[in-house]
Amino acid sequence: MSLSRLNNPHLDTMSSDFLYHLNINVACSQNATDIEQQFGDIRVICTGGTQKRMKELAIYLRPILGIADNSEPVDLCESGQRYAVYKVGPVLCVSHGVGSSTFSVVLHELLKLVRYAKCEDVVFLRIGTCGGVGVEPGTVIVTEKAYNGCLENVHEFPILGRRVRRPAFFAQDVVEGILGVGNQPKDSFEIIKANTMATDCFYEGQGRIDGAVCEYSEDDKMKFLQKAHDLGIRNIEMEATMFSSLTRKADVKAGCICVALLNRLNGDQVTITMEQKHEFEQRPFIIVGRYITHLLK
Ligand code: R2B
Ligand code: URA
Repeated sequence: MSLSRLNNPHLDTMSSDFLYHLNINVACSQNATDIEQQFGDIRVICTGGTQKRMKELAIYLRPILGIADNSEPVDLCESGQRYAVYKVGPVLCVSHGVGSSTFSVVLHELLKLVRYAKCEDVVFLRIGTCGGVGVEPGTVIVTEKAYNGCLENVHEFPILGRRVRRPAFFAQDVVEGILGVGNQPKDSFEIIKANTMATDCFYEGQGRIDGAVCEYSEDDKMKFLQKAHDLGIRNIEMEATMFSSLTRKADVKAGCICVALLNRLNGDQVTITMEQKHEFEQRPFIIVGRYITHLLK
């Protein structure tokens, strides 16, 4: 069993810490006992783009976790007005918005929360949607290495005026653990492990030609997507580089499980119906449910 230590010596000198976007005030000096009581049992933190999906995940996980409760899940951080947080036994389901910038804000605060609450062996998961690269819509992809929009296997962003590059990959035991329990012959969909490209822009950054601005040709786009495919990239989303690198720096295990809404080799528009999208979005739920059951055994 190991506690989440993180990687910031300044935290040890703070007498209180206001997790501003979650609207949680931690009194570090009093040994954070109230935070420990409320969140100390957390073992898995599931994150995903929207509040609605995270609420649905919380409801989905109840019977799996043996929790008999038909009430409406309560958003514990509603007062923060930014991110929704639902607690189901030892699992938190948290919305993160679109892209690394919104996700990194809540991820820093969640990482600190698990440290203050003295949670043991916490695993962070992202349950998301993505564009597939050469895979059927509906395929579930578990990320191994994450590439940025320049097709480099790093997360790069400015700190103190310098561009910092951090390794971006997920722990092999988490990837194999998810695949090991997630992959079942009875399923009507495929689950694969592959590399993921994470971009800062849904349109130009992902090589779409249907954004408000586009200064390249369809041919340029296809060459870029082919280059990505050659690197073993089978899906494109907007968070995996930041998510893998920040959790790695904080020394916390993480995994990223996304369902492809389309195959980008066939087009740019997401044309599936909302009903189909909803059915596709249940697929990572099934995989995550199995993985959580395995983790908590
Ligand atoms: C996938 O879907 C969102 C964009 O539509 C983004 O959060 C992502 O990574
Ligand atoms: N999310 C993305 O980031 N890209 C897609 O193509 C679909 C979902």
